[in-house]
Amino acid sequence: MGAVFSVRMRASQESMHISGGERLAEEERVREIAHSLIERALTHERGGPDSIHLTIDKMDRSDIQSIAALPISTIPVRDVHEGYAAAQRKLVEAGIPSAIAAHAIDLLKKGPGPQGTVMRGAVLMDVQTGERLEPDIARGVRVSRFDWKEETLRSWMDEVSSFGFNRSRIWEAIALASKVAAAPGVLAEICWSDDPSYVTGYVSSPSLGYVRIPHLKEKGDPVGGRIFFVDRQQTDISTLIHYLEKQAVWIDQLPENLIIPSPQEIAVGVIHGTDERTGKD
Ligand code: PML
Repeated sequence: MGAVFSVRMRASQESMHISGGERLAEEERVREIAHSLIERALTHERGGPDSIHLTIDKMDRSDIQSIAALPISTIPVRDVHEGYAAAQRKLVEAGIPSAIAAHAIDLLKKGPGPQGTVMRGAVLMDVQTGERLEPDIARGVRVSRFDWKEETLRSWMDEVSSFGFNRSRIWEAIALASKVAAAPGVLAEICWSDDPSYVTGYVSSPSLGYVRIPHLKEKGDPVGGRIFFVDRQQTDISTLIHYLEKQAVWIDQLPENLIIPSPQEIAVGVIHGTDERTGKD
């Protein structure tokens, strides 16, 4: 068996975050994955980068943790107002106090970085006080060193393709959300993209799974990001940051019910969209 490598890309323009990517690659796939991440950096809708960092590190296979993917559901909202209300409701269901959930949604709407900018990493928010816990609030905490096991992703794709979920943006987001949901002391996550044309976001947690919300911003809005809600009684911040940034994780199991249809979803049919990263449906 060959080595496993972590392959990470981040692209920026005048120090502003443009795009990023995180993969774990068996040795024979490192070139192909590095190539696809560079391609992503050079063709991103947020603009051409003036700096691309590609980092490739050999991992110790025995240190890689195994986890299961979160199951997916969709709340079929019609606009951003319904989208924010659904996100708020789901966060409260995941145990986040209502005022803290509202504060987090407002922060993502404004742009969580200094002066309303977007961040390379995520916000860590204290679930009791709403205080930000990441050491550098311009950078945030970047979730790193995670990926699907190739054969697990293949089975997942087979099962979800008829729902239109077999798109890189979705499986990458599910991999990240699954690693975050398995983190010590993280109760839930909310995310929507900073890509101006991609308006679907999600709320996730171990109990909710990965809940897609098709409108969490208006088309053309370049602001987005991720917030992880942290219970400081369950973890210390340095242990959590170490897990998120440094602990390698494979998604090598599927949940029993991969797709959880909501009653509304059954009534209206599943919402399809275009993957803005590949331009394909
Ligand atoms: C991103 O790509 O920046 C986050 C997108 C999250 C939503 C993906 C989806 O489920 O459509």
